[in-house]
Amino acid sequence: MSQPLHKNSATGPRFDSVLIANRGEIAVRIQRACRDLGVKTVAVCSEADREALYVKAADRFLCIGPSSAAKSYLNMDAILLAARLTGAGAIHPGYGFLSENSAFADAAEKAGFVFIGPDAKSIATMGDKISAKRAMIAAGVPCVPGPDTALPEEAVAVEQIALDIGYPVIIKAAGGGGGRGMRVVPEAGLLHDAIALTREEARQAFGSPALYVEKFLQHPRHIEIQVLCDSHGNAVWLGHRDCSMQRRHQKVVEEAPAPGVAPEIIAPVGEACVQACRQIGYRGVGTFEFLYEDNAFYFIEMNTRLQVEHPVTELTAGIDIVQEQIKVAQGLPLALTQADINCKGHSFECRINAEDPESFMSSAGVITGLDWPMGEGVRVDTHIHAGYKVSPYYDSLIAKIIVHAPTRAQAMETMRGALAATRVDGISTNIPFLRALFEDRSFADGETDIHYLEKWLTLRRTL
Ligand code: MV4
Repeated sequence: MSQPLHKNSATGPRFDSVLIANRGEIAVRIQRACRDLGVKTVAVCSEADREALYVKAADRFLCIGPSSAAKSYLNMDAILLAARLTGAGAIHPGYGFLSENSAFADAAEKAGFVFIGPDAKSIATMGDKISAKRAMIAAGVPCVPGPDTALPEEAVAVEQIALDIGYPVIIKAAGGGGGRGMRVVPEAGLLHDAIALTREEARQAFGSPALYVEKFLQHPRHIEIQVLCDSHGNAVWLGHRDCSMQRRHQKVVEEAPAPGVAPEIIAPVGEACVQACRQIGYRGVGTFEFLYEDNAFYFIEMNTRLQVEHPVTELTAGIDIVQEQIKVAQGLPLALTQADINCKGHSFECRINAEDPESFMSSAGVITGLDWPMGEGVRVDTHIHAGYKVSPYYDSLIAKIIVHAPTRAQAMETMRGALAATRVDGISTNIPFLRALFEDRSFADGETDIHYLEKWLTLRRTL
């Protein structure tokens, strides 16, 4: 007799309640998807988040620790205990915190919970940027020139590898990612010092000294491809997003689709991404990050979680990514094929941060007054409300304003109107800065790269 594909596959869904191991806007977002699917929710919170409305709105909630994230949202044992005590069948990690921790995914599954994400092995493969690159090359995904193996110890061998790639090169830590543990090397004379410094940082920060080297691309855009995969070997890609508008590796504005990318250039890349997913048995949602320069795509990293900027893809693809993510975790086959994916119009997302618009220092305090934009093509994802206390313990993201319109120019205009209608009193936010950015000519023309925003900020400061 063959094994059933999933436990309870004959009797129904694998779970009927989800513990949301996260906080803030994404906890609200996941709660909404669960409610729409008729799945019960369990909220966990730190002492700082006890009064949050979404905590009370959950079917059940438990306080799992003090304000410090290390003792609450990052406390695996506390979260697994909360899941057991509340009878949750599944755990949704959201983004950040434990979302890309393969040990947590493994522990959750071993404790009998469905982890809403890929299996621990996929997370571990993508967490090691060298094994990720090897998997991508094997699947035909275009990568940045450079070996898919760790840098050797021998000085002469390293020098030859860098010479073969051609300067400038970039040294990256295998355990890094998201901009951590990397160093640009403009010329051969600076290679060995850069390696020594990055290796020591990697040992300290990631517990592994493994490094790799790539060609350094000098003026790329950051374009990513969203995928959705079930546990039956079906995978689709949901178009692309441009996330070049960032400061210190923190994205500020995202849009879908990436402007000016020809369909015949992106389509084979999207196909290679879903091919890679099938090859590694990937399940759930995922994002392939690429650098895009001179009409070519170069894979850099894969994110194995739901991302902050998923809404721009939801609005263009017309698909509720969080609901789909939960359904594939239930063991359901995708109801969509690639032919069903038809992205329409243009979408922007602005991240609203509680921070000083000039210094970018985070700003905490009570929201004394609040107006959100409304109307067609405008969406606000947030957990804050008048009277809410923005705590200093966590990320400064307090809301996302997302717009959708038929064209990029119309979507920009909708965002200008949305930002003008937004008022957040009591704390400082980056709204004034976002308003100014949406008046920028080069941004409007879609002529920006990953360095644009930092240059723009420097220029603005000197004016
Ligand atoms: C690069 C690169 C140029 N060439 N790799 C930074 C974040 C991490 N995901 C990878 N990063 C980069 N890798 C090569 N071979 C430039 C960056 C980079 C960057 C990438 C995406 C978005 C913003 C960025 C800002 C600075 C550097």
